[in-house]
Amino acid sequence: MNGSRATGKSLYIAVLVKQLDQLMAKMNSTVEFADPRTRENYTDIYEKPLYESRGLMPPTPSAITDSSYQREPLIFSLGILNGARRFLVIRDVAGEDMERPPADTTPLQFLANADAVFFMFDPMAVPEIRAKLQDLIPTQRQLGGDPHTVLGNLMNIIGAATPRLAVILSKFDAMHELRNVEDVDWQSIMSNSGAAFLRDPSLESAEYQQDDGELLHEEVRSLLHKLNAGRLVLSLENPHSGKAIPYRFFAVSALGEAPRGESVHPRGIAPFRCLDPAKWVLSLTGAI
Ligand SMILES: Nc1nc2c(ncn2[C@@H]2O[C@H](COP(=O)(O)OP(=O)(O)OP(=O)(O)O)[C@@H](O)[C@H]2O)c(=O)[nH]1
Ligand SMILES: [Mg+2]
Repeated sequence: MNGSRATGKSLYIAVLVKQLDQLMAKMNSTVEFADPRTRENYTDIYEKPLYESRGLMPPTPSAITDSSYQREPLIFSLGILNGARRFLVIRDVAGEDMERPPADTTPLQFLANADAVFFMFDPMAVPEIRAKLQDLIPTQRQLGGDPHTVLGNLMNIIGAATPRLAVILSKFDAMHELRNVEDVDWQSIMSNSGAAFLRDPSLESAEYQQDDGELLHEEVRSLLHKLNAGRLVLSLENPHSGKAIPYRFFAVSALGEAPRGESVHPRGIAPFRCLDPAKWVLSLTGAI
């Protein structure tokens, strides 16, 4: 995982694991904890706050503090898929560490070896969007720093490595709300019933749908430009390091609806397109 503070990384992990279980059921398999530590960490830190207490999670502590739980990877066994035993290893990071990387980046070096890095972009961190939504959804308490800086820090950490990069527009439920604001542009964009970003086919089939993925990629690229994140898009298209990184744009909402204070919406959790980035990597690594 990667991204600024409060972009929705940890909540996404909590929800992704549940969604993966549904995906695996389609493939006649299940998701199991591969070791006791994963069971303990996933249950205590991710699952219970969200699915039992129906609340949110505290910010992930910096990897250089004693309380950091993300130094140990979450390892899930997916069973035998396409003839081989498969494991999915997920590593959370603290947005704090990506905004201001520690002098010794050893705890973050795993990023260079990842099959894919999921880079979260929070639309609620864009002042224009926050202003437009202020009367429609409760304001979010914490806001992260500049995503462009974090992307630069990520590139420094991975050095010469070229892991795939999923650039994910998170909290997409907030983007969906833009169809109700008094702004002709946003209203028409977000009510375009043909748009891939308004439907979620991620659990319709076990395969990654390439056509749907490409369409969504182009749509999210345009949305990022409209969200004043054009520089972020350009720095991926034309990397200053000179090495091209394979990237794809995604849109997800872990919660499906903005939280109310410190609790999830009373209607519950309704994930949107959370599986897409995972299906993309799993298909490229031959697991699905
Ligand atoms: N509307 C909406 N808000 C969300 C969603 N996911 C997360 N949030 C909000 O974003 C806040 C931060 O989410 P986290 O998952 O803890 O963020 P993080 O990226 O892990 O943050 P750090 O651990 O500090 O790096 C939550 O407390 C929610 O208020 C979502 O799907 N929809
Ligand atoms: Mg976190």
